[in-house]
Amino acid sequence: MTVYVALGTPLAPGGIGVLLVVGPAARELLGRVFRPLPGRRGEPADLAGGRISRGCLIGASGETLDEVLVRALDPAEGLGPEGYEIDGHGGIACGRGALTLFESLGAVRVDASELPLLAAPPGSPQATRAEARGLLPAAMTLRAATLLLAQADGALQEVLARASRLVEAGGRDEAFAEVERLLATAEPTRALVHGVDAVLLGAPNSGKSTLFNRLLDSERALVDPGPGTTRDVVTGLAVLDGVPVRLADTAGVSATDHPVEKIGVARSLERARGPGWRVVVVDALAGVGSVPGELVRGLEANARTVAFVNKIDLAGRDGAASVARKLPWPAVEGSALTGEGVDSLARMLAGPARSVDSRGPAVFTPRQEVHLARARELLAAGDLAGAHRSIQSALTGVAPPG
Ligand SMILES: Nc1nc2c(ncn2[C@@H]2O[C@H](COP(=O)(O)OP(=O)(O)O)[C@@H](O)[C@H]2O)c(=O)[nH]1
Ligand SMILES: [Mg+2]
Repeated sequence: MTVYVALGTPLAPGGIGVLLVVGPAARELLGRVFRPLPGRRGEPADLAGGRISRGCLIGASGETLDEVLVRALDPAEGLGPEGYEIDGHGGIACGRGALTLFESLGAVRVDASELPLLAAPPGSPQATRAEARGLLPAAMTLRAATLLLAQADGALQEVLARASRLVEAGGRDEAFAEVERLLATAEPTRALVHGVDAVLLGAPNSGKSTLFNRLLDSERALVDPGPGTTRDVVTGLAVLDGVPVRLADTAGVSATDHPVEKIGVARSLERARGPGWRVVVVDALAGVGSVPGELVRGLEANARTVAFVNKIDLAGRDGAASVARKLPWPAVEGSALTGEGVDSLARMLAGPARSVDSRGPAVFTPRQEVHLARARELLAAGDLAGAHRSIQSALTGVAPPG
């Protein structure tokens, strides 16, 4: 009889805060703390049919915690048969007050993205649709949102159901091909939904901040002809070919005695060890010798490193190409100042996520991926019954027995 409570909006300064209270005893819990304004109907039991009630949330000592609007959720919204949306004034204090109130009544706090799956009846074939709806608020680009909406609409569910029927009918090869096709979508979809990281590294004055701004299409990072302008890691979200890319601009890596610059350099090197792409910006005029040795040594073996040979407008095509040839990483030549070559770099960073069909079926959670990878394995081994269970698990969200 668990009741779940989740914040539908961030716990941050804001104009409205949404709380979702969902589960078989949600009505009873709400009845204990919600007082409709005098003269208005609005006991939770009256709220059927999309009716909205205005009233207050009352704390344990009778104090008013917030003035709110309450609406009963429609089961078609995918959060189960019993639940409420409580719209308060937002902000940190009111939001936390309301949240704590429901927790004190025994409601279990969860992340809003988990709510659809928790509220869906266990074993329901709607699980992937619920998961997609849960992830939708976190979508960073329109293409990611389109993809999740397609899954909320049943794109993945349909193919999983078909694969499941194929296995039942003994069509092992067709089912295998179907599962393979689905699994191929997992990695690019992950990049599209959760974003890609890319850190810009290089010597001072190579043009990292200019490139950062160019990729972000803004003037966020300070650009200066003198070295050492960027001392802390500056981050921003770029949308490259519909793919969210979290960019980090770093302090130039150099041998410096300045205490603040030293910290900046240390942070840059620390970032270089993080996840995602490393983009080493090289000043083509200054040549290969200007690339900090720490970077060459630290990144040589890494497959996710690309060089941007910058300032081609000054060094010329031949000059830039000759620098590129001497680098240990794949390189894109161009100019952060004029924009030449920046599109090629952007395509590289966006990677296979650029070509995901955002209206087609896509595997978009680790859970789905694990079950499908298992199904592929079992199909390859000829275990049709096992494969069927795994596909069903991907479909319904219930772990296979054993
Ligand atoms: N001509 C030319 N100048 C550039 C280019 N990219 C950056 N710069 C200049 O190089 C200087 C250093 O750039 P900045 O982005 O601050 O370098 P950072 O220290 O690596 O962040 C600035 O004067 C920029 O305008 C480029 O492609 N061509
Ligand atoms: Mg800079």
